[in-house]
Amino acid sequence: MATHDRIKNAQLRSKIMTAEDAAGLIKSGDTVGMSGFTGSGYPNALPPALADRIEAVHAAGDEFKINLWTGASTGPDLDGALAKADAIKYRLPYNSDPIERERINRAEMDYFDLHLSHVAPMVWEGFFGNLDVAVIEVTAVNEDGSLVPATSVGNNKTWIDMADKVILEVNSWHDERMFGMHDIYYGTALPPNRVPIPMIHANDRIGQCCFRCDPHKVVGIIETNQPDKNAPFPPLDDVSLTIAGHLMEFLKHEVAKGRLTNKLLPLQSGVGNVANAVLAGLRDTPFHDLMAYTEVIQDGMMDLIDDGKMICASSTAFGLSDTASKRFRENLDFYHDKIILRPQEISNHPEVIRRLGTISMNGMIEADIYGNINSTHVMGSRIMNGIGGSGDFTRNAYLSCFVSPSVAKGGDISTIVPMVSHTDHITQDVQVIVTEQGLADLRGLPPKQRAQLIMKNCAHPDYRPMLEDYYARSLKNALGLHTPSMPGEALSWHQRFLETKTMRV
Ligand code: 0RQ
Repeated sequence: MATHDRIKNAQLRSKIMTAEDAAGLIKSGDTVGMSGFTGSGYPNALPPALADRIEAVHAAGDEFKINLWTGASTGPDLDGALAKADAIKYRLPYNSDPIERERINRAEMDYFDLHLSHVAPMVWEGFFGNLDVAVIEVTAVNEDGSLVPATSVGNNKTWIDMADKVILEVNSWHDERMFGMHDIYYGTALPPNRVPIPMIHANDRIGQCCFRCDPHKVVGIIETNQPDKNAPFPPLDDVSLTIAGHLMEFLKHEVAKGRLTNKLLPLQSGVGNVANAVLAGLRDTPFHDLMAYTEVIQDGMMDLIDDGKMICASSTAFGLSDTASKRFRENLDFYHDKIILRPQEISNHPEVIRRLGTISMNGMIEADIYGNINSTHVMGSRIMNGIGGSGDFTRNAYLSCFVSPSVAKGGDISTIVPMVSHTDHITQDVQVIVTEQGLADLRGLPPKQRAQLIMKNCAHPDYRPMLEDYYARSLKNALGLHTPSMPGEALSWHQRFLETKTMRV
């Protein structure tokens, strides 16, 4: 169906305009809430047009910047284009674009990364101020003005509700057969009026198929036909496969102990290559009838659905390579009742995650010998991406696991260190750490036993003696022997890397 025919509301059809004209409706200083969560469902026509306009304004010597809110990361046409144009003053809640990462780390823009489930409620509270414009990609506009979501839901419901003005991008690349795959829950409220989220199983539907939208707020509609843009996953390497193998053995052990069944519990898998490999590891196991309660559906999860291993995946977005995306579109009728996309305050809701009892598996930058995790900052100061949903899941999961190679940058960095250079997840929230060296099950272990297990099972052999030496001297020199450490030396590995480009002595 042509894009034009997808706008079934006559009043709204009269608002079709070019991306350039729509970009002209945004003013310097505006706070703009855009759709997008990974490379899926983000507006791809207005942001480049806005970036061009802002570059022209800058070239004329004038100021023009916006505050940008989204669901999570987006793609090169949104974060990339606006960051290149130096168009962003303040960004929340998550970024993985390399140009923007550089600007943030050079202090050329402000970035507030926060738990993804917290974003919408904090906006409802009014904490972040007024939302001037929402720019939302959708699949279609219904006759009554309601909107059929696209391949990510993220914070779109909130942006549409809260913004003064709404601009829509109707992207005819999205398959209209997706209608009915979304579950938009409108029962949330602020305290003291909150009620329980009525979700008992990961595959429960508790909301409606479409976004409500007051047609009077819509000031422009852009017609597009552009694919989602997610980076392809590199082939699975030995390190990732070994990590996945350790985790699979552990899950089988938990089944043998009677703490899980072969259906496991709803799985959450983080972004990145290692997380994707872990999902691949599930293919060749006795586990069956699996469900996912997660925030991004990556290729590995589609494979599990194809195999018949996974019966349902609940998420807020797809993060598929082009090949997996093609497969999804070709077999959409097969996937239709197996995938549910929800607003991110629900896909990542602590109450629901705790009730369902998810198994969460996320990547990390580094862990320390006591089990604290740094997910975000290289050498304590340089932001990589952001905490994303890892905190929402880690604290509330039934089993919270972190996966990573034991070394980075060709072996010059140990990902197991005496003390993390930045803390995202505290030791009390972290139950399992896995590297290609092995797995440390930290449940119930006090700090010194944690340290011994992490050093023995997870550290790379090149760094293990150094860690053991630090730990042994801490036992002699620390002020207290509950969590023995030597503050003056604890971050010396990072300092050494900064000075010599390696953590090795
Ligand atoms: O750098 O890209 O230059 O090669 O970090 O590392 O090992 O490929 O791992 O892709 O799984 O990403 C923590 C970043 C891991 C990710 C992080 C360097 C390494 C490489 C990537 P290069 P790997 P992954 C829900 C969950 C936070 C958000 C989250 C992340 C690059 O998992 O962003 O969990 N997590 N969300 O070389 C210096 C170290 C390093 C290091 C790795 N110790 N020091 N560099 N790297 N360890 C999903 C959402 O929220 C949307």
